[in-house]
Parts: sequence; structure tokens; C-alpha cells
Amino acid sequence: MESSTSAASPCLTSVSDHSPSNNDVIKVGTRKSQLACIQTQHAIDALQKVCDKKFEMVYKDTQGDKQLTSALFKIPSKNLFTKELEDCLINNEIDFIVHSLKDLPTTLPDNMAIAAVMKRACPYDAVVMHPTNVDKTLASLSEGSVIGTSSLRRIAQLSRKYPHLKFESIRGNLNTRFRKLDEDDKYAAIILAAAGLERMKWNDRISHILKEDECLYAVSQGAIAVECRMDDEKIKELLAPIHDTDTALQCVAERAFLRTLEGGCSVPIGTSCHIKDGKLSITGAIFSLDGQECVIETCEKLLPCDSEPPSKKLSVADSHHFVHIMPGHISPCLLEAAMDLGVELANILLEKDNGREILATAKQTIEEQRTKDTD
Ligand code: DPM
Repeated sequence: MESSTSAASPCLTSVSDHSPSNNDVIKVGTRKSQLACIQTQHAIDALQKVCDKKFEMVYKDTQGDKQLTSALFKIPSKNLFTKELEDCLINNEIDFIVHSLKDLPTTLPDNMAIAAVMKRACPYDAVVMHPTNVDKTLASLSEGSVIGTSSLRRIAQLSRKYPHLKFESIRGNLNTRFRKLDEDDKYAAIILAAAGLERMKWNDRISHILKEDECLYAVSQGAIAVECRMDDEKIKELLAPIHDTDTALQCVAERAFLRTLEGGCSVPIGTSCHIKDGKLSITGAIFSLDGQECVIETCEKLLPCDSEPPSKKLSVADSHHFVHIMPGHISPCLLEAAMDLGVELANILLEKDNGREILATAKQTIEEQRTKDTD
């Protein structure tokens, strides 16, 4: 997403210097987009309720903010929205970073960890119609209508369900996408994560939310994560109170699912995960790029009670174990149960019908498209 100083956000007023962190002011790294700033402010507000520290935002552009023409899947870098910020963390210029967890790779740089995952907002995707189509649904849009999205996951699922629609890439931050939708007359509608729209207070533009049978969401969609240095005990302690147990368990299961499939953030993989009556349930699917082929499965298990000891000897320092999500105040045996469920689901899908082939073909095609300069 592009940086946009014109997207007047009150939080863009604080100026960053790059002096080393001290105990008085906690430096918080963020991308500059309005959505990123709102999310970072949300984390700071939550922390200010539980501590009396001062926070200051440090703004950075990432490769994903600078490279605005290519669809995300064509950019090979795995840490597209995170690298420049993580470099600041490594150099002690900042104390932690606030991210959309769905943009955080399932493998982090050495010594980095996710110290908190905040309570998840609505994880589903939403349809935003062009003003002339507000009375329509995806099903009732006319033949050949163009839907703006560059997510292979959304394209695969929606072209399977609505073969009369066409899909074209749309990039830029949310402000830019809205402008393109409203001013260009090219797109009949765009698809965006409901969580981002809600955080931007654009709920009134949501025409409808896509249910699970229409579009499974991306791994960790709607969850905000805070990343810090793994050996920074003070910051980890500070962040623990804003760690939401249910969200963390869902995201551990989803990220373990994605990591086992070795999918980057742009493969056509969807998920949905719930916790009800002490049971964790996760659905996952792998799609061919055109949506014609699909394998889908659901796995569930009763979560162990908090006091049960972990079945394997766990080193908490081994953040890799929980797809880089720190236990915080969550019992490691709960996190372990969630992780095992995600891995189990991935292995079932790989063995089911032609799951392994669907994934391999999609990955190969994405790789071929990357090497072609099609933009
Ligand atoms: C990732 C994808 C997209 C973002 C791919 C996907 C959407 C890309 C696009 C991994 N990251 O979802 O299948 O539409 O071109 C992103 C958004 C948010 C976090 C915006 C969105 C906000 C919601 C959240 C971009 N990353 O998906 O509409 O916190 O989950």
C-alpha cells in the first residue's frame, strides 16, 4: 500500500528521530498508510490503558508501499510490508512494530517474535459496490462486470462461485482504491477485508460481507500483531496484557496450516477458524488459480484445559514452534494444541484427492508470472 501524507491522519503529526530507545519513550514502528496508523494507534491506546508509558510513532515506507503497480503475488519478497521496519527493530531504533498479522510471513527474521495478537476484528471479506451498483449483489451484476482485487485467493473463490464476473488487479492503499472505484467507472465493485474498512470507519460502504461458503478468508485476516525483539523481556511483558487468547489460538492454527503448506501470503489458500464450547475448529482450502479445482477440509479438537502440562518439552524461547507467536500469558499447551491442529489440516489437504498437485501447479504458475514482466 502506498504512503499517503495527504491522507490526513492525526497520528502523522508526531516526528520521529532515530536516537536509541530509552526507558521514557517507547518507539513504535508503523507503515505510513492511514490504515497502518489507525491500527498502530489502536495498539497504543490499548497499552495506555494498562501502563503509564509514553509512546511515539516512527514511520517507515516498506517495499510494498513503494512498489505500487505490480499485483502483490508478482513481487517475490516474502517480507514485503515488514523488512524495513524489522531492520529498525534489529538496530534498536524502535521497540516494537504494529502489523496486520496477515502481512507477516510465517517465518520471521532471527530473534524477532510476535509478542501480542490483539482481539480479532471481523475476519471476512467485504464487497464494496460502485455507487451505481449499490442495489446489486455479486450474483446480480451483469455479465462481464469487472471486480477489482489482486488477491489470488479472492479471485479463485469468486470466479468459481460467480463465473459471469471478470477480475482485474487494483493496488494502492485503501484511500487510492476507493478513488479508483468511484472515479474510474472501470470496476463494478472491489473486494476488501471488512476489518480494514471498519477501522477506516467506512462501514457504510460495505454492500455485503462474504460468508464462508462464498469466500474463505486469508490466514490471520483481521488480526493486529505486535512484533518485537525476542530477547526484549521488558517489551514482551508490556505487551502481554493486550494478547487475546482466542485470537492467538486461531492465528497459531492458521499460521501453522499456512507454514506447513509452504504458502506465502499470495497463494490461493483460504481458511476459517472458530472457538466454541472449548473446541477449536479450523477449515482450510487450496484452490487452483482459476477456481475450478479445490480441496477443502475441516479439523477440530477439544482444547486442553490451561493446567495440563505440554505433551512435549517446550522451550518458550523457541518462538519458531508457535509460528513465532509468543505464549505471553497463554498456556503453551493450548498453543501447542492449536499448532498441531493447523499442521494436521494441512497434511490432510495435501493427501486429499489432488490437493498436493493443485498447490504445486498454483505455485509454479505464480512463479512463472513473476519472472514475466507483465505489468
Ligand atoms: C494479503 C493479501 C492482501 C493484503 C492477500 C489476500 C490483499 C491484497 C489485495 C496477504 N495482504 O488477502 O488474499 O487486495 O491486493 C492487506 C489488507 C489488510 C491487511 C487489505 C485487504 C487489512 C485487513 C486486516 C493487504 N493486509 O485485504 O483488503 O487487518 O486483515
